[in-house]
Amino acid sequence: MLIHTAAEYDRYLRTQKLPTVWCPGCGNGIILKAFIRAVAALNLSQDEVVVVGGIGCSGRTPFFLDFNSVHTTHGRALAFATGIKLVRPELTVAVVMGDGDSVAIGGNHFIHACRRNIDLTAIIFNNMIYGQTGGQLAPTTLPGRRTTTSMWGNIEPPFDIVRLALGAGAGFVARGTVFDFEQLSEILGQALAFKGFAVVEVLTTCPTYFGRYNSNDDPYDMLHGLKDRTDPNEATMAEKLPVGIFRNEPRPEYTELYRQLVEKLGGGGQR
Ligand SMILES: Cc1ncc(C[n+]2csc(CCOP(=O)(O)OP(=O)(O)O)c2C)c(N)n1
Ligand code: SF4
Repeated sequence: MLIHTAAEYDRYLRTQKLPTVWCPGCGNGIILKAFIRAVAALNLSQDEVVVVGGIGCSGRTPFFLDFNSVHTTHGRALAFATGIKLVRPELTVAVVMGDGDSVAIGGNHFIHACRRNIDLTAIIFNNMIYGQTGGQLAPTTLPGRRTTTSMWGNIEPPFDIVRLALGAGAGFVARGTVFDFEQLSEILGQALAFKGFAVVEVLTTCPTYFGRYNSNDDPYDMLHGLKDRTDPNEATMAEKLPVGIFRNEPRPEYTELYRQLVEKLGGGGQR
C-alpha cells in the first residue's frame, strides 16, 4: 500500500521516542521516511521486519521504527544481522549503517557479506563524515573536504561504495539520495524484495559537521548540492556520480545453501 498521511507513517514509528535525536536539517529523517514507505508498499507487517543498526547518528534509526529492532556495535551490525537471518530466514532483515560504520570499521564484514550473498538489505547512510563523534574524516570524504581531522583538506582518495559492492559480488547494488525521496523509496523497496545481499548507498547530508566545515551548512543548499553532484544517467559517469540501480542479479543465497547442506547431512549437520 502506498502511504501518504502522517497517521499512516505513525503506524510504523515509536512515536513516544520522537522527536529524533537528529539535528535540524539532517538527511537521516528522509531515509527513515523512505524506508517506511518502501516497507508499506511491499505490504510487509512490522513483525516480519527486523532493523539492525550500528553505532552513529545513522545507527539510531532503529530506535524510532516500530519493528523488531536491534542496536548493535560499531562496524559489526552485519555480523549481528547475519546471525538473525540464519536463525529466522523467513524475516526481512535490513541493516542501517553509516559510511564509517559500514566501510571503515566494518569494511571487512561488508565485503564478505557481499561475497556470501546473505539475504540482507544494507542501507548505508553516506554523509561523507563521522557524524556522531564530532565530524572526523571517513573513507568516503571527498578530496579537499574539511573535517575535524583534515582541517586543511582531505588528501585521501575516497571509496566508491557502489563500485566496492559490485566488485565484492553483491547481487543488488544501488545508489539514491535524500534529494530524491520518490526514487529512494522505490530503490529501497526493490532492495528489500531482492533475495540476496542488497546494498543501497544513500547520499545524505550532515549540515552540523560536514556542512559547517565546508562552508555550506544550509540544509536546503546541501540537498540541492546532492542534486548537482549526481545524475540518473549512467552515461555521465565520468562527470557526475550516477544514481539508480547498477545490478539486480539474483544468485544462490547463503542461508538457503546452508540449510540445503544441513538437510543433506541428515538435519543436524553431523557426519
Ligand atoms: C569499536 C568502536 N570504535 C569507535 C567507536 C566510536 N564511534 C561511535 S560512532 C563513530 C562514527 C560514526 O560515523 P558513521 O559510521 O559514518 O555514522 P554517522 O554518525 O555519520 O551516521 C565512531 C568512530 C565505537 N563506538 N566503537
Ligand atoms: S551530526 Fe550530522 S549526521 Fe549526526 S544528526 Fe547531526 S546533522 Fe545528522
